[in-house]
Amino acid sequence: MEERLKKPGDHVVLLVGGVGGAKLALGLARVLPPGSLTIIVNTGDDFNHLGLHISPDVDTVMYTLSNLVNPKTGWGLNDDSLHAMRMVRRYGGPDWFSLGDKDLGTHLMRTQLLSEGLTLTEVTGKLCSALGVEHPLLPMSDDPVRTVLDTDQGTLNFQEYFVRERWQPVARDIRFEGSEKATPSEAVLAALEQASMIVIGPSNPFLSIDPILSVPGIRERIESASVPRVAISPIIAGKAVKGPTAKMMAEMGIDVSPVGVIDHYRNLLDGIILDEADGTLRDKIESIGMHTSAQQILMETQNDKIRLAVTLLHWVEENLS
Ligand code: FO1
Repeated sequence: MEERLKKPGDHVVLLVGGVGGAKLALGLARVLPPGSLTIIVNTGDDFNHLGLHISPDVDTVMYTLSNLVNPKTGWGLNDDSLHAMRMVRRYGGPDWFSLGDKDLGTHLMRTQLLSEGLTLTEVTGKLCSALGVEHPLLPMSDDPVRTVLDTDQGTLNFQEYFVRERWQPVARDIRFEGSEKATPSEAVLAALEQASMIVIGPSNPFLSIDPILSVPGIRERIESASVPRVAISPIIAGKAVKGPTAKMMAEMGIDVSPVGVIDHYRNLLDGIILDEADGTLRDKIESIGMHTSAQQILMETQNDKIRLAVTLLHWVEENLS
């Protein structure tokens, strides 16, 4: 495996959202050399807040790969403080979305560089290289695509639903505004073209992966790819590790299990790694022609992340290549 992955053509492309996907990204980044891993990140969560361009999932992956992430939340910077937000609150401003003092530096730089005419991909490259992130981290598009939810409490932008309302409203419809006009960046297209394996991370299928797939050309390229395409289940024993995935699946009448996840990713997958706790589903999933592996997929420690990454690479090499 190690040798094979050092061949120039070998190239893992990982699609992720925020916290859960970032953990797998870290595991893969620790075992794959630069040049062998590209991470495509959801930007449907991006928004303008207090005049700043915030790219939460890009930052979560960037901070995770640079070992700067706050380990308690999985997002934001470690050892950050909230002095600026306290002033915002004092002025009666919107403090429901918490921007740490150090984290503000990232948003200031991103906003400034974008205003100078750099693309989000170029800005992300600059920030990542300053933080020592060696593997390319690509926003899904340089064009604005914004996740909007119609809920039982009205229409909400993603962060209003997710953070302000703590994902309690019932989602009736999810849209990715701007996606029809968006294009994938050249870098995203090149990564998919050169991929030797495409991995969908254990991220929320509806809120993190679907926005990526909504960018014209990305879904089509994955559907027609002739390389192994695999996912890590975001559901373990009927529950999401974090966030609203299980709640949303139940609300949509989807089976809250890896079977429901596979069904959602129809035509996009050749295999799935599910948790040992869902091992009894393997026969059912394999009967529809899908490869499976049952593993401990909960990633709590650094070792868990590396172990899952190595297991994934070996499993694909041995069973799907
Ligand atoms: N998540 C929260 O639950 N509350 C916050 O106040 C919050 C602030 C925040 C600031 C910067 C950033 O990069 C991420 C932040 N997140 C916060 C996480 C973020 O909203 C979500 O994790 C993602 O958008 C979903 O993947």
